Amino acid sequence: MALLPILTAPDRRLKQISQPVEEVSDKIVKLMDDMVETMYAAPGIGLAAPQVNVLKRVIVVDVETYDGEDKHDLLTLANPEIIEQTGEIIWAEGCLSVPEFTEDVVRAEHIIVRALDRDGKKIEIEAQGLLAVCLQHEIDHLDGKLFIDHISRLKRAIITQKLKKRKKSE
Ligand code: GNR
Ligand code: NI
Repeated sequence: MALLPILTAPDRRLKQISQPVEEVSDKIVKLMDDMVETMYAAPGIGLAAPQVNVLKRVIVVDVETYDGEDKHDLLTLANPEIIEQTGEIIWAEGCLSVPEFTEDVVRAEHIIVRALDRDGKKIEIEAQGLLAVCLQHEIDHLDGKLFIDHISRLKRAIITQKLKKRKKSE
């Protein structure tokens, strides 16, 4: 396993559309495992392949269940697609590629996602609340979108400006 460097905005590589995975090969499984390690180390509740500079439709998510047990709920998915969405939920989102900013984003409250799992098996996941938010956030990354693309143009401009300044001073 390996920790992968995470790209931060503004970066044109975060705006590209990622390509579908043809099959969940050993190489893709290794990518998934490295992404899981990178997500937990960050720490984050999700990570999409383009954030680690791989333009493939692969995401990992673990929003951690709240039942007191340290029961992790890890999803490792290739080619995730939203096949149903209903309702509306507002969540203050953050992103490892937009460090230290959070803004309210409106998304579907309840979704069904179709994907391939780590074994290459077709699965469907029903999600609501934070899991639904996180899955939509990760699938957005695969289409070159960040949460700041869902907020007002003014707020996005302010955040982008601050991110640029921060990059320059690094
Ligand atoms: O760690 C993360 N937290 C988070 C909080 C609210 C909504 C979405 C997220 S995803 C983010 C990790 C990340 O950037 N994934 O792409
Ligand atoms: Ni993100």
